Amino acid sequence: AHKAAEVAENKSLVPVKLLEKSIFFDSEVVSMKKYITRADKTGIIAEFKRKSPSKGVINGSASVEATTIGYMQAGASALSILTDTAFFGGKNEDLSTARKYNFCPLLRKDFIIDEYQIVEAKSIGADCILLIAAALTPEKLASLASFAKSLGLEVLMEVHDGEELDRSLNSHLDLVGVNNRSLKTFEVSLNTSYSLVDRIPQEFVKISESGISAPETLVELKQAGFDGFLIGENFMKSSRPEQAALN
Ligand code: IGP
Repeated sequence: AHKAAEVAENKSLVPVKLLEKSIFFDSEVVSMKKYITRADKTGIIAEFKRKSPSKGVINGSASVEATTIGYMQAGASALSILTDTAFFGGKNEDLSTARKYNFCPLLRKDFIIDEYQIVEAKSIGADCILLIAAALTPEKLASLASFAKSLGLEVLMEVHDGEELDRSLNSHLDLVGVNNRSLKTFEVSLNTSYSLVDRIPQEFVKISESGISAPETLVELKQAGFDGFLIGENFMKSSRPEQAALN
């Protein structure tokens, strides 16, 4: 009956029940790939993030409802919701709340290393998952991506350098993101994006991630070939993140 349940069942996954109970289980995925490249959209993926390892608390009081609705009204193409608690102060419920109030594509922002988390992503209402090349072998990354696709989810792969990009590319990915923030030093350099953009094959939607604040930067990244722009802190550091997104 439920396709996603069958797939999960074949993998003998424990959380099948989780999916079956979920009201998002049968709901169709909203394509981030499509939304990002729509001509009437900005390409901005606006992120809801309370804190981060590099900045500490960014915003302890913003509400998921007001922020995400406001982001979309301000013209965002999609939303990114942190669900990691330890480092980013997020929770699964934040994503489900965003789902309740928004029709756009939702990215589950978390450190995904196994199939359980992918079933969980679908069950809480996500449309797209993040897979971080630095955290996974190319084989594991490809098999998680293929599993996500079998549940109907889209996949954004994140890389930090050319080596990660070359070793991790596979045919199950939809979007490739270049993270401008070094995982090791937390330093941000937009050059990471500029130097890698031409190495990402045509068929993938290209996203530049982190450290973007100036509108000019967005224009330059677009000219360089990026389709989408992941922006968190620059909005969240405002007491009204959704108003910051208007600027
Ligand atoms: C957003 P910024 O600098 O605009 O807040 O960055 C996003 O790119 C960043 O939160 C991020 C992230 C991640 C967080 C990129 N990759 C992986 C957690 C895990």
